[in-house]
Formats: sequence, structure tokens, C-alpha cells
Amino acid sequence: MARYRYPRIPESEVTPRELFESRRRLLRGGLALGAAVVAPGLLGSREAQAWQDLLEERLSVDLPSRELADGESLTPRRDITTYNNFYEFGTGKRDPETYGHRLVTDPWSLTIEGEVDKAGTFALEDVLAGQRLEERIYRHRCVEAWSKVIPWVGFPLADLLKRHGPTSRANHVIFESIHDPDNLPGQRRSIIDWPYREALRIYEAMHPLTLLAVGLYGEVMPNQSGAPIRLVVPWKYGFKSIKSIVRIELVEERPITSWQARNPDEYGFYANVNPGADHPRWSQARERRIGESGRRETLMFNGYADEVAHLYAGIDLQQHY
Ligand SMILES: Nc1nc2c(c(=O)[nH]1)N[C@H]1C(S)=C(S)[C@@H](COP(=O)(O)O)O[C@H]1N2
Ligand SMILES: [Mo]
Repeated sequence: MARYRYPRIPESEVTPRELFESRRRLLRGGLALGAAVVAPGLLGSREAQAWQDLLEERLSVDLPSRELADGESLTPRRDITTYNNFYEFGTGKRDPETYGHRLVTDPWSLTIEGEVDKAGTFALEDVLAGQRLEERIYRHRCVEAWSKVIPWVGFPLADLLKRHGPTSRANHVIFESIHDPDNLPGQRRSIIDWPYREALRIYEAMHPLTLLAVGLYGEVMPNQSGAPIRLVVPWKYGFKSIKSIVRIELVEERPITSWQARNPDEYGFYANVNPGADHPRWSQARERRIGESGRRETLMFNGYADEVAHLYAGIDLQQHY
């Protein structure tokens, strides 16, 4: 497959003013490093745009890229950003694109708490400043039997968790999405018990394939795709890959997630992609790749069995789905 190219502004077209501005942004990004812990109340207008500027700066250079979809064609950006599940905006596939602008992403902070040595609330620019970004091309398989191939930009979740020092009791990691019913029309309806909540076992969270994504196609994450920061767990059904994360909590006991609470028979905790374990209402043997006609065979662990099957040795995946 031919490598695609991101659109880049040639150096010759960058005006001196833009160069000046970008150097200023760099300086601001550098200063932000020193102030790791920010009380939510202090995130005022002075910091507005700070994480976006920092991220755009980081995206303007070529990032290391890993192709982990066996050379399958990338799903066009248009399809990735116009066919979405993001129930905070409604249950229609086009709702996230239509109402996505209502998601307020700036400022954004991330709370990390529970069984960690270093808990706190951190401005997103400080979270980003400490991470090496890379591109990862992954398959994405929704439990509804459709799929995409997406070039994410992000960093391993493990890199963030290690910085906060999980304790020996940290067996599970809980993730929570933004709760803002004033701006998110879907949250005024009882689709699930808001906010959206997901969780992983600690060894799933620490697995090198598990990503925190902040962009796709070499650009800042579009709102409908889970801006500014979302989880990507490529061997699990898409509902595990929670969007627009505001809180991460490490705990001992396995928590109840949003989809399990709503329908435990249909949505299990592991939710590993498994063509041999059908959803009660439909087969999981095949899938529709968005932008293609016909159907593809669904792969065990979504094609990542070599990397993750050992995590589930001895677990009956028909019973524990
Ligand atoms: N907060 C939140 N995260 C979410 C969802 C959601 O409705 N809200 N939908 C999930 C589902 S079912 C899928 S398939 C993926 C869809 O990601 P995409 O729209 O970027 O393809 O996001 C997951 N993360
Ligand atoms: Mo999904």
C-alpha cells in the first residue's frame, strides 16, 4: 500500500509572523511543563488554546508511524468523521458530526486518582508535554458489526499510567467521559446512565497496543471522534474505546461499566472481538468495512491475537465475553 502524505505547509509559505507566533507557542508549551498540577479553577482564558497550539506544533513534524492493520487500506477521513458512535450527541451516526461543535474542549483537564502514588488534576497541555507522540494505524471493530481502519496519533496509555505510579492494589482502570448536559444534547436523554464509563484490567491498560489518542490523519482529534483525548483498544469492540476522557481512576475491584449496567447479557466486561461469540441479536462472524461493499470475515481479537491472546489464556471467552 502506498503511504499517504499529510498536507503540509511548505517552509517557504510560512510568513515571518507565523514563525514568531509558533516560537511563542513553543515557549508557552515549555513553561507549562513546570506547572504540572493545575487547580481546575485556575484554568482561565490566559491558557486558552494552549493544548491545541502545543499539539499542532507537535503534529507539524513527521511522527514515527506504525502500520498495524496488515496493509489494509485506510478508511477515508471523511468516512471516519461522518459515521460515528458518540451518544452524548445522539444515537444517529451523523449526530456527532452535526452537533460535535458543541463539545467544549478548551480548557481541558484530566483527573488521575485512586490507587496511584501521584494523583491529581492536570491540564491537558501538561499531559501532552510529557508524552512522545506517534502514529498507529489500527483496525476498529464496532460491536454493531461495522469496521474502519484509522491512522490515530497518540501515545501508549502505559506511558501515562507509569508516570503516576500505580499501587499494588491497582487491578482495574476506570475511564469517564465528559458530563455536560447543557452542551451535549444526548445527555439530556437517558440513553445510558451518564457519564459514559468504561474500564480495563490493569494488564490490558498497560499493554503496548492500548493507546490514548489525541489526533487522526495527522491532525488534532475532531470533536466527533472523541476530542481532545480518547482511548483506543484495537482488539476490543469499539464501545470500550471511550471518548473525551476527563477522569481515570485506578481501583482494586472490577467496576460496572455503562454498557454492562444497561444490558449485561449483550455487553460483557472483556468485549474482546470474537467472530465465534455472537451478540444475542446478531452474528459477529462478519463485518461491513465502512466505504466498502460486501462483508469481511471478522478476525479473532480483531487481528491482534499474536499480541494479546496470551492475556486470556485459561479464560473461557464464550462465557466471559
Ligand atoms: N463517550 C463515548 N465514548 C464512546 C462512545 C460513546 O457513545 N460515548 N461510543 C463507542 C462506540 S460504540 C464506538 S464503536 C466508538 C466509535 O468511535 P468512532 O466514532 O471514532 O468510530 O466509540 C466508543 N466510545
Ligand atoms: Mo461500537
